[in-house]
Amino acid sequence: MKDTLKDSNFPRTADLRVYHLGLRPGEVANRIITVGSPSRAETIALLFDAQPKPFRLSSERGFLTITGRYQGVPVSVVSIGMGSPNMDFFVREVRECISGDMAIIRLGSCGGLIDVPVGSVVVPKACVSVTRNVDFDFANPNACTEAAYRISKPVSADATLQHEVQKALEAARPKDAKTVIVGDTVNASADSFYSSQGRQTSFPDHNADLIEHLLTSTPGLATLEMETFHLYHLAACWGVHKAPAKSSAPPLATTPVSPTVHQHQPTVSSQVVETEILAGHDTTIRAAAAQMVFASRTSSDFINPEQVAE
Ligand code: R1P
Repeated sequence: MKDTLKDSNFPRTADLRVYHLGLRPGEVANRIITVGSPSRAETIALLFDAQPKPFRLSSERGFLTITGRYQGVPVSVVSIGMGSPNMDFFVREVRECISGDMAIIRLGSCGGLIDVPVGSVVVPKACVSVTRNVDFDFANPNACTEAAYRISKPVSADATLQHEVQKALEAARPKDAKTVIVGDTVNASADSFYSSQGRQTSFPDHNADLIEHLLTSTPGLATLEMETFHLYHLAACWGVHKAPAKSSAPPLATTPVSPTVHQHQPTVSSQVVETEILAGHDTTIRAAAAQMVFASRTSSDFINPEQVAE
């Protein structure tokens, strides 16, 4: 971003571009699919309507936003990279570019702790977070009484959106597929791909029993990945939020959000998505996720690129 930023509390340019995603109001839709990699975003964007031509912005910090329409309805796909900090940049900065309700679905990959084939898709109803306790004495564990990892309480997905995601996936699944769609599970989001997911590396991570401990302490636990907890957490924290009665920003981009995407929206031309002032109205953030099992932690299988594409 070359333009001068103002306000050290929430840095933005004079034309309201946010610092890390580079977006401004009008460039991101209320309905968002978030993914980890740009190639996945590009694949999803192939499903967008050809007209109006989708908007595309790749930020200096590696976030890619593609905004278009799916069957006439404005949708954005945003690639955010990996980990909770990137999910935090994404949710907070996009929230400042949109007025009105938001619906966010993470389409990600995960490790599977249940006995399903790789390529199966899990729709978590709730998430816990697993964090490395940096106060644990990893070099001298016998001298330490603290646990090496902390497991949080669960936070829930938006039940309606989660149900819609699962229904849509079941409808789209080929009848002869070996893979399955699994709902009503719990996911654990870890702060490392390695230590806090129980993988053994050359570091002294003291995590040999972690997966066993996770499975016994978290009923319904089925998957491990790195972002979904923070998405659910921020959406739950937002609750039903009253926007300021008088907005200091110009009219922002918004379309009404309902979990049903097949609804017609009016056509627009000047901005990527239409504008409407909703200052003073209550807003919600609905969040859900669908995660494909790339690594089976029970069979040690790892998915290949052809299976992912299929
Ligand atoms: C690790 O390989 C990454 O893959 C998973 C994890 O959460 C982590 O981000 O998700 P994505 O495939 O969505 O990036």
